[in-house]
Amino acid sequence: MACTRGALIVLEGVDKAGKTTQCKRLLEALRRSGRPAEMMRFPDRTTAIGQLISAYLEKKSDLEDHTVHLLFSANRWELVPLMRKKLEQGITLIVDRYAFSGVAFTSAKPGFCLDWCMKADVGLPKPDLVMFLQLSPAEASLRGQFGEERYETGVFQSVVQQRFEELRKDSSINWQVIDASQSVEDVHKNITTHSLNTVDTAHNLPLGELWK
Ligand code: 2DT
Repeated sequence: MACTRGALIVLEGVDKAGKTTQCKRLLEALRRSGRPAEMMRFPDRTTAIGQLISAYLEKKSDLEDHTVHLLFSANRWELVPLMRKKLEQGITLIVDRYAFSGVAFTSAKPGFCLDWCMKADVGLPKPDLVMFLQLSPAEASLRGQFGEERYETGVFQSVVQQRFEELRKDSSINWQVIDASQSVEDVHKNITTHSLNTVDTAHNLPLGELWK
C-alpha cells in the first residue's frame, strides 16, 4: 500500500532568530497550498512534565542539571504517540525546537558532553528536515534585550551556538542553514521552498529513528 505520511519538519536556532514567527508563517503557507499541517513546540509546557520544566525556566524552581535534561527529553517522548498518529494521518508537523535544542542547551553547561546529552533522545521520530535559523550574536543583540528566563544571556547563548555547530556536522540529518538576518519575508520564502520539497518527498519514505 502506498505510504502517504506527513513530514516532520523542525526549526532550530538561537534566541531571537525568529523561529516561532517562521513556524506560524510556514503553517499558513502549507495549509494554503492544500497540505495538511499542524504546529508543535518543545518544551510543551501544557503537560505535567512540561509544567515542571516551565517552572524551572521561569526560575520558580531549581532542578539538578541531569534531571532537567531528562525531563526535556521525557517531554518529547510523551508526545511521540501523538506525533506518530498525526504523521500517519498525512499531517505534516512543524516543530519549534526538538532534541537538537535539548543537546545544545544542556551540553553548554559545564561537565556535559554531546554524547551523554544525545542518549536520551536516541530513537525519537527522525525529522525529515531540520532548518537552523542562523543569526550572529551581534545581530541578535540588535533585536532587543534577552528575556528574564533561564539561559537568556549572551554568554550562554554563544556556547549554545557552538554546540549547534557541532551537531550540524552530523550528515545523517537533513540540516539546512537559513540566514535569519534576511527580511521575515525572504526567510519565509526560503523555508517554504525547503519544506515543500520535503513534504512532497516524505510521502514515500518511512519515518526514521533519530541518531540510530
Ligand atoms: P522556548 O523559549 O522556545 O520556549 O524555549 N530548551 C529547550 C532546553 O534546554 N532543552 C530542550 O530540550 C528544549 C526543547 C531552550 C525554552 C528554553 O528551553 C531550552 C530555551
